[in-house]
Amino acid sequence: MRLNRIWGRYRERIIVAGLVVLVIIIMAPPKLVHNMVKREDEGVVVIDGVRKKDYNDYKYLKEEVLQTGTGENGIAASLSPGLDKEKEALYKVNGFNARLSDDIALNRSLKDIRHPKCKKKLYIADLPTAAVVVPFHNEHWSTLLRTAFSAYNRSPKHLLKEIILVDDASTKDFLGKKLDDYLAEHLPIARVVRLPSRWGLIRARLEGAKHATADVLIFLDSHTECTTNWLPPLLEPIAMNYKTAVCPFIDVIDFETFEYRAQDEGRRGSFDWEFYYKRLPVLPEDEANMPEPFKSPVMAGGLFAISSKFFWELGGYDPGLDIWGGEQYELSFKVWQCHGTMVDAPCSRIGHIYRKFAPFPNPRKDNFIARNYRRVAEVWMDEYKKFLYMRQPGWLQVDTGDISEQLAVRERNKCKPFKWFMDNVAFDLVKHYPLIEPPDYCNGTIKSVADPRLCVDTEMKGQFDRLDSLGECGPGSQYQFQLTAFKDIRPLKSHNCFDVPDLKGDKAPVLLYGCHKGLGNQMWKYDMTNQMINFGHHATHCLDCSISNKEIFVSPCDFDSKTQKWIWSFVNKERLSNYDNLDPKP
Ligand SMILES: *[C@@H]1O[C@H](CO)[C@@H](O)[C@H](O)[C@H]1NC(C)=O
Ligand SMILES: *[C@@H]1O[C@H](CO)[C@@H](O)[C@H](O)[C@H]1NC(C)=O
Ligand SMILES: [Mn+2]
Repeated sequence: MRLNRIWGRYRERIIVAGLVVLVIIIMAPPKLVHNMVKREDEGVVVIDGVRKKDYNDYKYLKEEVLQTGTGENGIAASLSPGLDKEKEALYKVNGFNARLSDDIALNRSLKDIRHPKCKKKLYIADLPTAAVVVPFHNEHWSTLLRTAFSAYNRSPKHLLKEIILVDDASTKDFLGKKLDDYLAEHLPIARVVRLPSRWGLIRARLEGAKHATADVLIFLDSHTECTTNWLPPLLEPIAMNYKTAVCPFIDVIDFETFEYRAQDEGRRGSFDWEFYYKRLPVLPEDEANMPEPFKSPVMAGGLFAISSKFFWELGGYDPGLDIWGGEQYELSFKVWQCHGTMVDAPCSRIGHIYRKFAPFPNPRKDNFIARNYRRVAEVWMDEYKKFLYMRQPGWLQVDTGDISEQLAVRERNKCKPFKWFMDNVAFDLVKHYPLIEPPDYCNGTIKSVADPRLCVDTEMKGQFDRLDSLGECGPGSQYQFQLTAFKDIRPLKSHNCFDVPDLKGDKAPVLLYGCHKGLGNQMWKYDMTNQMINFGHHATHCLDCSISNKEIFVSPCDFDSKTQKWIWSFVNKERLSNYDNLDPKP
């Protein structure tokens, strides 16, 4: 036949040509095959030489959207007024609306608020296995179980090896045998490890980690909800480098309505020099790269993943840290200084109930938090610890206890100095939280010119509180304020600032709200010449008052109005005259 004849005549040439083509394909420079996607079986594809796959459980996603009921899809819910009594009783012991939680399905659906690119993202096909560790002390039944069910239901089953609930000496009856029996019947992947007495959050996590047999430890708080495909994004960076700790985005589950909503779309974790947890903006290159994981100096603390191998190389947590406090700094400093990396993974989102109030009494008689902070500072922070002690000299009176084990961890792992961490990881921290507080523009009392017997008065009210009163001037701390170098006004040494959320109307209320150093609606200036306190970037509005009912508010600036004129007891004239040239600038 014809083909046979062609083959007969050109056989050698065909074979040679075939070989040449084969050699070209094999020898092709990597660039040519760079984006070549090769299909394998079971939905695995090879991208850039790495086997990746789609971990979405489409069957579950389909079922879940059909669910109806209270709080489904993460929508805000409420209780009928008839349940007020039950509601109050459970609120008191939990600090959130636990009665409402009981009306919401343990496997309720949640809206998908991830970055759109997360939905179709592929992850490494061979991920390590995970153990979920959840310490709890007197957690409410349905919130504890929803934590476990949401983690299990939304995980690829072959990756989640175990769920370990660590009972830190709970006293609620149902957290005993009833919980064991329930889990054995409905969620056998979960088991409870019980501590003999109150060990605190940190040692409870350590104990849970000791019981875990999976490759990766994932610590969760006991009132959380894991959302769609939360697990692979936490595991992948660890699969690529085992010395990586990975944090999810932490969303908000409303303490009253159980609504599920975003906290924000990502910040880098940080701290100030009194060890308050703070956040720094993401870097422009991180923003451009979203939703890929980005580096973060400090974890928020409650929710993160770390390989068991790296965790134990670092000595776990310092077991000398009592109850809670400072542990997120300890582990974060250790990860970075001891040759690891910490990232936030935007495609993994987990909701957390931030309580309305803490319902538990202090479990210790001494200042365990100060001792924890000192242990962290003494072991890891080198010469930088003095910036903490400068602000909290009392901490120096607290005995650290034995820290030789921790110093040995640092030595054994040849960990880097704290200065390396500050220069390379938290390089923008001091811009936002200076080592030494720059001088105030003004401070002391703020006296009204309209009636010099009256001063701005606050009794250090908490967040959201309105700053609404003038009082008879006096020496008390409620009359002491500062116009700080960050251009905010706050009660002396407070972390709450004068905040005007809404300028509408001619008497806008002034609130005391957590200082955010973002300028915006917390920016103030003192006009020495006119004795006026200007609000905002454009200084169109001024601090004003009513002498008759002793109210304070903000209204459009009026140079002739006496009620808008104020006298600070101390004015740093030199700094103030340079105000517009000094950072931070709007
Ligand atoms: C949620 O739980 C209910 C009751 O156990 C069950 O009928 C339903 O199928 C579950 N939903 C999903 C999506 O698994
Ligand atoms: C007021 O500010 C000045 C610096 O401008 C500072 O030296 C002084 O200590 C401050 N006073 C108080 C009570 O903080
Ligand atoms: Mn919590």
